[in-house]
Amino acid sequence: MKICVIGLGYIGLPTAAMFARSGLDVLGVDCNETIVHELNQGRTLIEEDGLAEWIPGVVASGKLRASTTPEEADAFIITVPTPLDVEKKADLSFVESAARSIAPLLRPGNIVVLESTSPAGTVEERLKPLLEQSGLSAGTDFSLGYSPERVIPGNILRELVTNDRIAGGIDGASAKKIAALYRAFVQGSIYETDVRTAELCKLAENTYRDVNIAFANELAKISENQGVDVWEVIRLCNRHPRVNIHQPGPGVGGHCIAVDPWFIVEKNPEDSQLIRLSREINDRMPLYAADLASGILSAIEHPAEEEHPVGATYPKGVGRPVVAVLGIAYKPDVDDTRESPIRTLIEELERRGMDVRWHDPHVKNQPGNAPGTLEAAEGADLLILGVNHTEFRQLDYRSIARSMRHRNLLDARGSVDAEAARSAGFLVYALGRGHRLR
Ligand code: SAJ
Repeated sequence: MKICVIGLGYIGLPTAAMFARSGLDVLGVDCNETIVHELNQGRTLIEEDGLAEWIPGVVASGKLRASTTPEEADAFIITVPTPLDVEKKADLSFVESAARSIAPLLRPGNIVVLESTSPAGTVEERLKPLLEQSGLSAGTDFSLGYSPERVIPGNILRELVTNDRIAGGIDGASAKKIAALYRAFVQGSIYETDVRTAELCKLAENTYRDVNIAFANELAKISENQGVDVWEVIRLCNRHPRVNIHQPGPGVGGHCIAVDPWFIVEKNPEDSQLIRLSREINDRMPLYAADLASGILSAIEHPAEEEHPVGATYPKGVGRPVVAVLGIAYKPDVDDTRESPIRTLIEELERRGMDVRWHDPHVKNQPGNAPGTLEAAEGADLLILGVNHTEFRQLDYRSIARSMRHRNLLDARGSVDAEAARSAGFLVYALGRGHRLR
């Protein structure tokens, strides 16, 4: 059996590699020539646990090849981006161009599966008409449907195999064929359903998480007002057998949770008020974290030597405040900075006149990355833990403290060892921990 996977990103490449390892002949297609060239040499540009070890083997065995153009195959899997446009609506142009490239290659008996997260109705309204320009009829001549991935970046290769999966078909026979296709490597259950249900499930799963995180973020602000520690509140609430409150933080990043709820709002503007509000609450969190940072800097009692330039609006207390931020990836232990709330936080601090340095051990080839934590913290008035990467779990607070101008620490993730930091001389603040700094 031959499979053509269109789009070799964070999902497409691991999926292609998984099918190839299961013994199928896979052609990976991407418009980016560098990705195609590198893959054909057995290399990947994506940092994902285990992937770099797998790729050389499947490429050397000839089971996985890459090209910039698709070829005839038994099954086509579309894993291209579906970004938000400026009106917060899904940009389906990549899905549509994938469909246009498949149509001339379609043969009776083929299977076409969309995996890209899309508004409910996309397969029937946007994909099907383009594929049927081949002269073949979906359902009658070829199978068509939607089967969303549910993998978590950082654990993709394991979760592709073990997670349960949904196979949505435009008819029952399509759902069955799609389920059988993924059986090649999925060990979890595969649930067959109709295509629109599958599309909405994907959106609902990520929206559930977004709304829950918005609740946690609201609880963080409430805890600050009430002089309690939100991290303790959530830890204790979650001992209830039916409560699972997510974690607050400086915002929601990545290409899924911060985006997918808008695909529901787009189609249901009147009936998605909680979803829209949650999105707005989470989008505001980087600014909230910036307010906390400004509050801490304003509380510094001994002004630095520098004079305030005329007209500057820095917080009182220091001259031009220097802030060191640890982590800019969108979440722990990944190199991905898409929609990272920490980037927004840094931009906001800079807009407020602060001199911001940052370090992220996972993020490669991005200008501005200080060589290490100590270098980023040199001369800083405030250290912010932005992302709780494993590397930041045990920081050398004594050395960091020695290199800073003022020893302030803002923990935006509730994961700093406050005792260790305090004994090195830090004043430790945390988002959601009753300081009333705003
Ligand atoms: N975050 C919080 N609080 C939390 C959990 C996460 O603030 O309690 C933030 C993270 O810091 C990050 C963002 O949310 O900035 C998203 O991170 P994530 O780990 O929750 O999710 P993603 O975007 O990496 O992956 C999600 C997953 N969906 C769900 O867990 C329902 C994954 O299973 C999906 O496959 C993926 O979206 C996707 O591709 O849609």
